[in-house]
Amino acid sequence: MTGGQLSVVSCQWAVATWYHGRATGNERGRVWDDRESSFKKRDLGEATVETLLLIDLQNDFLPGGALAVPGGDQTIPVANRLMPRFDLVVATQDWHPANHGSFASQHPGRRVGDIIQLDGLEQMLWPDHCVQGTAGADFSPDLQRDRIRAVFHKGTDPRIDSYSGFYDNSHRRSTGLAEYLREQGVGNLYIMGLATDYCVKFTVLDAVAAGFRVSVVTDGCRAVNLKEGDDQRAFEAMRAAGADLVTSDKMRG
Ligand code: VGL
Ligand code: ZN
Repeated sequence: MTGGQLSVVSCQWAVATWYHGRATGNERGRVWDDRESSFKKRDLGEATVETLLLIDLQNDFLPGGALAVPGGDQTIPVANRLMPRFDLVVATQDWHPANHGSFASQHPGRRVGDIIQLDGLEQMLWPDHCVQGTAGADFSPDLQRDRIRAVFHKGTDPRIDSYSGFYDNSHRRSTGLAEYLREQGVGNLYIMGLATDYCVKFTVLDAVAAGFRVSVVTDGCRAVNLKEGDDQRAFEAMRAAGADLVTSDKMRG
């Protein structure tokens, strides 16, 4: 740390304000952390760990899987090519109990693609997929998984879905991913995986909101595309939120 200054100010409400490193006023490094109820002002220039975050590269999202994403298998070689270039590789897994409320099978009379109210939130109904411990929930056998340092599970609560790797869809419960990435000193965060229009999109939006410098590796993503153009609209939403869109061939190394 250069010119490091660390001060902790706390009061009876246990709210702490701390400055980490040089106080350059980097607004993108200013984040509100719900879990710790603290306001942190960090200089992301001090955080240098180049990190690749792989979203849901699981069998059920690949051709032949329960919720197959068209061309989903084409993301695996991109992940394998990129992983050795990064200091840290982290992955998410969609990890549902067998009775998950996002499954059409749990709602008699409803069909895949219907939209229902689930615990007060709009929920698209999906085929049963990524059930904890099943082959469908496992990473693709072609993925070089030994390069993955940490795996975060989402969608484990039967009453609520979780498209983002950071929070459930109502932003009530954190998966611990943001806290982990901060502890690791993550600088640039590159995100890719499945599916562009659901889990990649919501993970990227939360990552930007958490103050990370985010790039989306577009050729490492594939979309469900229930409506034509959902993929392009998703990329545009990520870009508008502050993420860079990059392709793997333009990345260094
Ligand atoms: C996903 C739908 C349902 C995803 C997960 O990984 O994008 N999509 N569950
Ligand atoms: Zn799911």
